[in-house]
Amino acid sequence: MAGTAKTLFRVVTEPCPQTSNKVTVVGTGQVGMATVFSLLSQGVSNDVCLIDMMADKLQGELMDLQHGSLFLKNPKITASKDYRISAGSKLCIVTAGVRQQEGESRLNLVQRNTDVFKHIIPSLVQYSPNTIIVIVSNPCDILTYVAWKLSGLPVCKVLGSGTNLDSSRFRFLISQKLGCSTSSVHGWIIGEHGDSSVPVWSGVNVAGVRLKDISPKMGTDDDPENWKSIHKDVIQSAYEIIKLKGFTNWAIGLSAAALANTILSNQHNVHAVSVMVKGLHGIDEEMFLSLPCVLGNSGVESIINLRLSEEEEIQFQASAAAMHEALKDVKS
Ligand code: 6V0
Repeated sequence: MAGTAKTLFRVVTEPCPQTSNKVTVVGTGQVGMATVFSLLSQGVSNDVCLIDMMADKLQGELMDLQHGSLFLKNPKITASKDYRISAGSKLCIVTAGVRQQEGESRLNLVQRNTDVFKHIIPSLVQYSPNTIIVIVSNPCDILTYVAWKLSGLPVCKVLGSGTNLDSSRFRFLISQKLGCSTSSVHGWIIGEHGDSSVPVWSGVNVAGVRLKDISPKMGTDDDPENWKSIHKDVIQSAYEIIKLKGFTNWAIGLSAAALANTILSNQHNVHAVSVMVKGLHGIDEEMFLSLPCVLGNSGVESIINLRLSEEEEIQFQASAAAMHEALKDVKS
């Protein structure tokens, strides 16, 4: 303690160095920083640790955030290339790796980001053996599987942000067409966070009124209102935004922070996240795909047993087949 502080304070007890909601974010690019900003500005965590390979960028981001402390909730913010700084994290969010270029699919990133994970995941678990890991990097479902294998953690502790974002896009676009708020529209996108994702039209509802009961052709090719185009727009969203601004960040940052909030505050909210789906909906192989799950302090607490229509079941299995094909090429 500096001389002035010694005179100013009469110490009663030493301050506790640990917090109970430490979050480490690996990768301080566009997505990582949007996640960090959402975590801090919403007060989801007051102990946030940043890790990246670029020392100057880390230091710049650290200083910039620290200078906003007055407007936040006096958070502890740390940053380093060294994983020791992440010790004691309750949650680690991984956003590191390469992102899609214009027109590039998420699956194309697989081997490059798998190689990046071989260093990141074991290092996180070394310093936080009881952590929960949320994977945001793409291709999200494959990398969640890779992270689970590399981590040695129980399957409930490794999840992907998956279609939490796609479901938000889906609800927003439906809400615009209906003219009510996004939070009042309930609907889910499941399966791959990517081109083979599945819209669960059979469950879309407002105040418990199923839209399928009003428009039975909803989501089909011969629907006069063409609701199906909303799912196409969900899939196209990332490509469109990347074409316009080069990357996507705000919505995924908010989505990751929402997952963190549910997990750290043990809220048991249901989110569509990427989880092990072997044994569900006719899938025999180990793989991760999104389904609505109850999340809390233990990670993934339960997976909702969805009542899918025959068509949705077939589409989910097609998403699984695409995943199975992509996983064959991964050298982990
Ligand atoms: P970016 O802005 O290029 O940032 C990536 C960051 O990762 C950079 O700061 C790198 O220095 C860092 N990095 C790379 N390798 C390592 C390593 N070995 N250790 C530590 N840090 C490393 O990319 P951006 O932030 O835009 O995207 C990051 C990832 O998120 C990409 O894989 C995207 O495809 C993915 N996204 C996932 C989304 C989702 O919904 N799941 C949404 C948007 C992007």
